[in-house]
Amino acid sequence: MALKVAIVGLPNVGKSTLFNALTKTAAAQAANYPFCTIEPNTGDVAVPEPRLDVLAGIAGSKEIIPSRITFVDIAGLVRGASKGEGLGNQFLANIRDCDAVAFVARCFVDDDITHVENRIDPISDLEIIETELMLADLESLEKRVVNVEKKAKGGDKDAQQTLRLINLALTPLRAGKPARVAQIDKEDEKAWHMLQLLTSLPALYVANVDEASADKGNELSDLVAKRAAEDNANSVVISAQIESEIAVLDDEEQREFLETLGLEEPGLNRLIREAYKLLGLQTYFTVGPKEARAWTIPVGATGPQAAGVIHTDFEKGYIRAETIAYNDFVALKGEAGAKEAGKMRAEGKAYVVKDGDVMHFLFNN
Ligand SMILES: Nc1nc2c(ncn2[C@@H]2O[C@H](COP(=O)(O)OP(=O)(O)O)[C@@H](O)[C@H]2O)c(=O)[nH]1
Ligand SMILES: [Mg+2]
Repeated sequence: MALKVAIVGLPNVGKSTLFNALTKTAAAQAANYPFCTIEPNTGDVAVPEPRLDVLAGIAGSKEIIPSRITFVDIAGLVRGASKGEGLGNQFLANIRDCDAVAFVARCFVDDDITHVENRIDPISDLEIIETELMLADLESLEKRVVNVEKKAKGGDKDAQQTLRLINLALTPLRAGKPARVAQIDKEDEKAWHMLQLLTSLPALYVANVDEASADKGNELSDLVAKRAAEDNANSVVISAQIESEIAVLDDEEQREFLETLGLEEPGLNRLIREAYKLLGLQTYFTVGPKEARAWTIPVGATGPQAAGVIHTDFEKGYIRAETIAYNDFVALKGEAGAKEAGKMRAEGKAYVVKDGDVMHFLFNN
């Protein structure tokens, strides 16, 4: 699963600073994670997962392989983008290619750094960008609706479902709200996804604050958090400036710097985890002497579906999974101890995997 998060926002709000901090951290980790590829505006980042290190320590794993998320720095989004201003359609297409969107809003005041709209107003920054995405969605739906209506009238069941969902999306969009505020039933989720709307993508509002507000946020980031709740989005407070400074420090220096700022961990870790949560994802582990590895699955995935993330053959030939809960694995100091204590379970095809499960799959070729 190549999960991709688009970083969007007006010019000079701190997108590239944030992106560079993310990828610098990833670059620093490149020695540990050999498959890390970094392109100019696309960066592959490890999901911070302290549990993985604990498991690897217990099992004496030679290699640690975390889950990954890709971030894309989408530059140049301005007012009028949906009408082709700036790079217009090109970056709208880039966003459509992603699984979630991180909206960066400027919550720091710095007279030396111009704001395209000549004022510091994060809510209005968010609205300008979201409006462009909403206009693009409206246009694409209105183009399609006539054809879909025709098919639906002719009795096409799929078209009837699509039409119902198009109308569900049009209602908030016409009222100036993102499509993600619409209530979608479980059985409609797939078709809803296939509408490929920009404003139905899961969203994270990133309040980029000044250095002094990095720990608790400020009045502006409070507004962003409030707005996120209204728009069915999540929010996170970060100081991109500080993150870019932290990213180049070694572990020891990093700890000291974070302490002086009153932070427990880099804001980037929170950001990455929030993105992960936003996507409805969780983690299971495979652990052995060769490697300890984190795997990404949707919440609710069954044993075979989880196995399928490793290899499609594992899903097809799934027999059962020897499963140990993370806490048991740690408390009983590994697989042998867990097995002895009866904490290793054999789970069949209907098993719904829990976050943190340590799994070993048995399958037919
Ligand atoms: N004071 C301050 N400046 C920042 C912060 N984040 C970014 N900047 C500065 O704002 C300017 C624009 O940042 P950049 O990341 O290039 O914005 P982008 O256009 O959104 O990619 C740069 O000069 C950054 O150094 C911050 O948290 N505090
Ligand atoms: Mg930039």
